[in-house]
Amino acid sequence: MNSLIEKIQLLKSEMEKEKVTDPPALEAFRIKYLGTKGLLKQLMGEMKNVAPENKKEAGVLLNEVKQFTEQYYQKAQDSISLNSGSALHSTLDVTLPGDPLPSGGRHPISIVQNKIINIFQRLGFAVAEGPEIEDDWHNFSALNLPEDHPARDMQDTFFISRNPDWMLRTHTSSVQIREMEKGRLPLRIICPGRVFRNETISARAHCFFNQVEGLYIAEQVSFADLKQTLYFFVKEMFGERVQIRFRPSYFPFTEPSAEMDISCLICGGKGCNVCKKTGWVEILGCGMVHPKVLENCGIDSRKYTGFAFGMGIERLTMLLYEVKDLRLFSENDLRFLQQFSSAL
Ligand code: 2NL
Repeated sequence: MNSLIEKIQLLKSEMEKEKVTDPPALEAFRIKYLGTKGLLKQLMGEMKNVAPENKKEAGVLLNEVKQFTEQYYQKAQDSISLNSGSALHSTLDVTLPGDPLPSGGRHPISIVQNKIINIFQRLGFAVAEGPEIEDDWHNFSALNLPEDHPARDMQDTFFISRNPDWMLRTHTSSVQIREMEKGRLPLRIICPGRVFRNETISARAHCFFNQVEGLYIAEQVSFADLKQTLYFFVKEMFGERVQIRFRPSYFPFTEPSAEMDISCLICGGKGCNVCKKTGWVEILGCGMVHPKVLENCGIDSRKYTGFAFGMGIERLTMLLYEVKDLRLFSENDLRFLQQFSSAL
């Protein structure tokens, strides 16, 4: 039987003949010689059988060959990575920071909508939602819109061809009608949501846009409550220095009705393109809920009164951020969307 010393020398010469030129061969080499069940481990196990007088020599030699094998393995590994040119072995620097994943942000319409909701919630308004496909009653008739009102025209409203009684809602008033019909009074709600109008798309008009409507029904609600509520809203939304004014107006569902302007945010009232040199910009319509609308929803109009208002979110957002074209809101161009950020 060969002595351990001879076996070690044999292993060394055999190992030096190995051709390790690719990653699989390298791994096979490691398993064969350096692995936990490899040849070097086996020879180490045989150390206990060596005669005492040969132990030292065998031990030193085995250690040398082990180190030699490890160096041999290391050199083979280095030359494989150099020659292969593959990204995995040569050019990959695992200490480099990774490619950043761009994080998304809120859509400007959502930012402004959330801001509006937040302000009215602090006044005790609850958020109410409803369907985007409505019937004639909730979108038109209950709101006291006469049969010949232009909004009812095919030109202005998207009807559902399957059923002439169905349409895409043209305002979120329909949600408020549904809430009034539930009969839980007093009622204090805001209704944000998408609405649809059959308009030719341009920089100033789109066939869908977003609205927030508000409604407060209780005993003895007055126009003064309406004005003070909207005054608080404007100061929270645009800052203490903004001024407001009301102009008389007309809506079939409110009486009296008004439109509210704020002093121009861009020029501060001096006159610019945004306010068309008037110093004022219209931001919403409002009024006292028409008694007929209350009665249509089963509410006693001698006992209850209420106010309502409605505003377009795109319009407000364009004013706040000086966006010049309405179409930007629905194109989802990242260069546009990345310019907005908010905590809300
Ligand atoms: C505008 C004007 C307005 C309302 C909406 C309303 C809702 C019910 C009853 C009475 Cl259920 N009124 N909403 C009232 C006045 C004006 O919106 O220019 N919106 C963009």
